[in-house]
Amino acid sequence: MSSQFLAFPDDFVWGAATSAYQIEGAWDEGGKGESIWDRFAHTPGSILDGSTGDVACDHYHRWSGDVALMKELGLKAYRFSVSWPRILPSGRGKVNQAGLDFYSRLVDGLLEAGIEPFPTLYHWDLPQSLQNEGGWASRSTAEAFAEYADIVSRHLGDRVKHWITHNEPWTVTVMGHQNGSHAPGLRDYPTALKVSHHLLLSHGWAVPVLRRNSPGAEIGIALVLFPLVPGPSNTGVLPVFRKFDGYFNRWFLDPLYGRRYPADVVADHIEAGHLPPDGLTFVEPGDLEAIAAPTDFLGVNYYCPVILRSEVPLESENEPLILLYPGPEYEYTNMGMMVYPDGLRQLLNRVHFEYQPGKIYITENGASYSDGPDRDGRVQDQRRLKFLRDHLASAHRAIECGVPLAGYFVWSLMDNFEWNFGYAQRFGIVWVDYGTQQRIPKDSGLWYKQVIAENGFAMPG
Ligand code: IFM
Repeated sequence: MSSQFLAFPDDFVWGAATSAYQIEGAWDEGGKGESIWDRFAHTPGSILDGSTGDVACDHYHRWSGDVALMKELGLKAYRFSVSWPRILPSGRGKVNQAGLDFYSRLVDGLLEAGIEPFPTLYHWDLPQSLQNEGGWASRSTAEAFAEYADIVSRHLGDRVKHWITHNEPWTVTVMGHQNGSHAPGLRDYPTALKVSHHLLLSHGWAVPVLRRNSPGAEIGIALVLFPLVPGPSNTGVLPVFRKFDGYFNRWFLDPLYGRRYPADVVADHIEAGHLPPDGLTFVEPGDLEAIAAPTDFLGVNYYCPVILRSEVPLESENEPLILLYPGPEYEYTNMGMMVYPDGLRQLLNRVHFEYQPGKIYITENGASYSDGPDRDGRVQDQRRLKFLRDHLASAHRAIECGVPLAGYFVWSLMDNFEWNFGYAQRFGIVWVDYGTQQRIPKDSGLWYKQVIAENGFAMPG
């Protein structure tokens, strides 16, 4: 069988990603305040396996060993998130120096190991005290975010050269405020729309702050995006396509790239009663200009497509994920996500040609499979290895089409707390034994190490 070697650009950034609540633990240590995820996970019935992120991977205490592990894997970059309530226990005002010191040590440790830090400022753990004042539904939370961005970047801005403001505003909007499966567990469509605007506004307000405090650094936002694919019977699918593309993708991409909120989606929301007849009443003069602040890169998180079937009624936007077509010809991960590597190429091409971000990083891509250690302690996660290989091959095709793809971050460095699923879903390229906190690189992690070392890989022909 012949094989083709897929070589990546010389300066391609090979990384792995995590987030604070999912790995740090130490939920009430070192002066940290309570977050909405602490509150949510401590509320019985919220998390499928009844677990919490109280300890998670204990990364707060084990960060130095984890950096050594990253170095061993040859990672060039590490994407982590900063826990807002570790820095500002009440969301604004009094700063917790111990929190800043933790991230400062982590950044220094990474740089010493030759690993570029890519911090994300908001990966969902809002200080609970801000939620008590209305959370993201309140404009003052966007102001507090700009203050938080200022404090973090004043302390780390001399060493951090890549900043990500938010992770997946879609997920915060929909899972946190529309269907309630994530913290803060709200189920209110009009609130969710307001939340989406304040998230984007806070991003826009943070961009100049980061530029001021971290001269020369690259700044971006990470969006989860979904390619839409017609299902087997694709007649009449166009209006469905327009609607769901608006709901998942354009609602966030359009305002970020200066096109304002898509008028067709606004009209849909007015018709459905999610917005008043006069539309986006929460958008104030200057907001859209702030949101469209030029950035240096777009972070793309890609997991799965949405398969459209014309027979799904248009009113079903509350359950868009039921649109995943359960065809036997497709593979699914343990979390029920359809495996569709070509979707990554489609998405990257589309974003590049339609929005033209200066650079794109794949800030997350990965799969949940539960394979654990065998008798010899080896984790043979062949399905994840194949998943990563096929998605990287798809990303490579996008580069060949001219997409300015600058890097790839696998989700995730290690198994961790998968939000409402608890520890039942494992996304890591490193196995974590939650009882002993032992880490074992899985076969996919060892394969990734080789890919990084060779700056590419051979695709079986
Ligand atoms: O674990 C999450 C991550 O926090 C955000 N993006 C999707 C991942 C897998 O569900």
